[in-house]
This record gives sequence, C-alpha cells and structure tokens, in this order.
Amino acid sequence: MKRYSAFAVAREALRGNAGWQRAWGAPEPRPAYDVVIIGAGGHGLATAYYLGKRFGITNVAILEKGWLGGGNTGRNTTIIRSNYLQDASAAIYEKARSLYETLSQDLNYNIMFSPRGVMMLAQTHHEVRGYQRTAFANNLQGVETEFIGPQRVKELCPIIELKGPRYPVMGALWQPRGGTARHDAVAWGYARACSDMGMHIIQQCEVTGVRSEGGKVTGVETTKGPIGCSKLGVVVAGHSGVVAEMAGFRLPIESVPLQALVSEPIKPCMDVVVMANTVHGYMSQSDKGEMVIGGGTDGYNAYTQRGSFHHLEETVRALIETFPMISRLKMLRHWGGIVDVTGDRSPILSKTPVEGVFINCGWGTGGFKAIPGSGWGFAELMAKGHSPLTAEFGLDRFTEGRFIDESVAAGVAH
Ligand code: FAD
Ligand code: PYC
Repeated sequence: MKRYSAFAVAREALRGNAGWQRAWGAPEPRPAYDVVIIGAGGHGLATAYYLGKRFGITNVAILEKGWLGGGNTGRNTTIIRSNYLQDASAAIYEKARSLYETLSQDLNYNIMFSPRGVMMLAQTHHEVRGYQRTAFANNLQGVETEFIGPQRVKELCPIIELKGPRYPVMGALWQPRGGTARHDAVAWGYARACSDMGMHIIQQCEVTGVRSEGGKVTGVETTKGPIGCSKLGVVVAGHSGVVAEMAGFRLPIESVPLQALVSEPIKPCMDVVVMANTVHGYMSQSDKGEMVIGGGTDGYNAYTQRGSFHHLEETVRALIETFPMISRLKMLRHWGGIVDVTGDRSPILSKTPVEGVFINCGWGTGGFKAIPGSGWGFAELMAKGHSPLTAEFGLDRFTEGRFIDESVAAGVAH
C-alpha cells in the first residue's frame, strides 16, 4: 500500500487524483482462516490489526453484516478520556489514550486526534467528593487528572453558566490530555492497515450461526456461506447477546439505545469537551463547527438504531441550563446506536465456555475511547490465551463477585 504523505497529496493534485489506491479490498471469503473476527467496528478492526502487528497472525477475516464502522464506532460522540476509578480500568483506558496520541503516525492515517481536554462537571456535593476521589486514584495510577474549582471551569469554558437554575457548577474533574478523534477515521485507518497486511474484511456478510465440535469452535455460518476457523473473536457490541446465543452461552448484558445529535455549524466557541452528568448532557464542538451533543441511554432494551424523543428533550433542556447561549441553535440531525451494558459498567474481554471463542463486549456508552487499548489486549488474549490488560475483565468476575464498578466514571446516565 502506498503511503499517505504531503508529497503524495501534492503529486496526486498534479495528476488528477488518478493514482490513489483503494483503501481496503473487497475479497470473496476463503473456505477457512486461522482467526475470524465478527464485527468490523473499531474494536474488531483494532484486534485484527494488533494480531498482525504484534503477533504476526495475518490469516484473518473480519466479517461485517453491514458496512465497516457503521455500528457504534461511526455513531458515537468521539470523547476520549481515561479518568476511571479502578486500577484495571485505568490501565486499559490509559493504554488506549496513549496509543491514540500516536495512532495517526502508526496507521499512516489521520485520525484527527485532538487532545483538547475533557471536564466532567461536579454539580452536587456527592459529585465533588466522588471526582476528588477519582483524581486521587488517577494520580496513583499515573493518569493525569485534577479536580478544579468553578473559576477554572469558567476560564477553560467561558460559555458555561456556573449558577444554573437547578444545580450550580461546584468544580470539575479535568483531564487535559483527554479529547476527541474522528470516529470513522479510526475505523478506516485500522481497516486500511489490516487490508495492507493481507487480511480479508468482508462486508455485507452476516454471521448467522457458530459451528463447534466437542466444545471447540470450528467456524461460522454466514450469509456468504460457511467459513472455518480455529479461533473466533466476537466483537459485535449491541448484538453480543445474539451472537453468544448462536454459540450456546449467555451473557450478563443488556442492549439499549443511546442517541446523539448535532447542531448547525457555528463559529468556534468551545475548545474543550464538557460532560454534565447530574443534569444528563454533554457537549463539544466539531472541527466543522457543529455542537456535538448527547445524553443518557433510553430506559428500555431495544435493537433499534434510534432513540426516544423525550430523551432528546431532556438532553437539550439539560444543556440549555448549562450553556444558555445555545438555546436558539437549530439541530441538524440525530441518530442512535445500540450499546451493550453490563451490571458493573465495565467491559468483558474473555474466553468463553466454547474453546476458541473469545468475546469482547460490554463497552456500553464508552468504548470509543478504548478502541486501541482493547484491540491491543484482546489480540494478546486471542494469540497467547492471556493478557495482563484484560485479565480482570473475564466473564468469571460475574460468578466470583469481583465487579469492577465504574458506574460513576461511565459518565453517561444509565
Ligand atoms: P460497533 O462499532 O458497534 O461494531 C460492531 C459491529 O458488529 C457492527 O458494525 C455490527 O454491524 C457488527 N455485527 C453485529 N452483529 C453481527 C453479525 N451477526 N455478523 C456480522 N457483523 C455483525 N464511547 C466513547 O468512548 N466516547 C463517546 O463519546 C461515545 N459516545 C457515544 C455516543 C453514542 C450515540 C453511542 C451509540 C455510543 C457512544 N460511545 C462512546 C460508545 C462507543 O461508540 C462504543 O462503545 C464503541 O463504538 C463500540 O465499538 P465496537 O467496535 O465494539 O462496536
Ligand atoms: O464515555 O466519555 C464517555 C462518553 C461520552 C459520551 C458518551 N460516552
């Protein structure tokens, strides 16, 4: 694959852009691969990439029922932070954040990482104590965060109203190296690099069954025919329960809609990301100028990629009290995704009861930020059977009662 560079842009500008190559191939499936990954979202693609890059495993197919990046990876609001409470979480989210810093260079693909800083507002005494505790924990974990007072909040984000009608802003948990990245570019960058290593990304190929013999996986049934494999990674976010059922086991997980919306583009007015979890809203400004907005999950299980209208109203109300200057903005579009939520709001990266089947799911409302770290650790788990990064996130924690409670750090009401 030819490298992208300023020189390549200049060269192609002079010859009518005729020399660009396809970013990834469109192969027909082979009868079998060493590894099959179900789901070409960020986590599935990153897993495949690190299988190749770190372990030299490239006889890999990534099967996607729709188009790559068309699930939650292409629907999220792109917030990246690693300010979680528990050590196991801080390790994997901080690994991801640090990989994001150099991902554009690593993939030779501009993912537009923007470490503009993320703040989570504290609007009750309880939240002040909670976020101070997180800041202390983060300092011990080597994650750079601090608890800041209201005046600093206002300096960093002048459009905030500190004395809201319901809850005052009492401070914030501030992560200066948190930020955003372009979500599609993360999927596209990994896809291009996987394709370059000879892996097959097969779109419009839905997995409809999992084959096993003597408790060991042998392949999958798909809408493009059966495909054999000796290792299978299930990385399908909101459909994890459905695919697990095909393989014959159950997951402690629920699928719920989460939606987001963007406004018309306006001049730059906000160069940090703000999450206001007590009132249930968060906002950042995209490079195009749109205000990117989201709130909590819907309160019922569903598989529709849209959300309920009353939730939008609640989110917009919350943001207008936090940022009164947006009250006259027009909203351009809204959309939803299906997120997979566990009881302790932490992911599952695990072996399963079927030998050779590995599951990566439960990222819920917050898995975009984790994509590189998750792929790094899950690839190691699939290649070697163990990874220090994923060890705490096994399915066995639900039977052993070793929960990794991140309900506060999740940041999104659900
Ligand atoms: P996905 O990107 O959903 O990929 C799974 C893929 O599996 C899909 O493409 C799907 O089509 C495919 N698939 C499913 N079933 C099958 C099958 N049977 N056969 C073949 N393919 C199948 N996280 C953050 O960190 N920050 C945020 O700001 C943020 N905001 C969010 C806002 C919204 C509105 C939503 C919906 C989510 C948000 N998230 C956020 C969460 C984040 O988007 C997800 O955790 C993450 O994208 C999950 O990635 P994934 O690769 O696991 O799943
Ligand atoms: O996990 O930071 C997050 C997040 C923000 C919006 C949705 N998820």
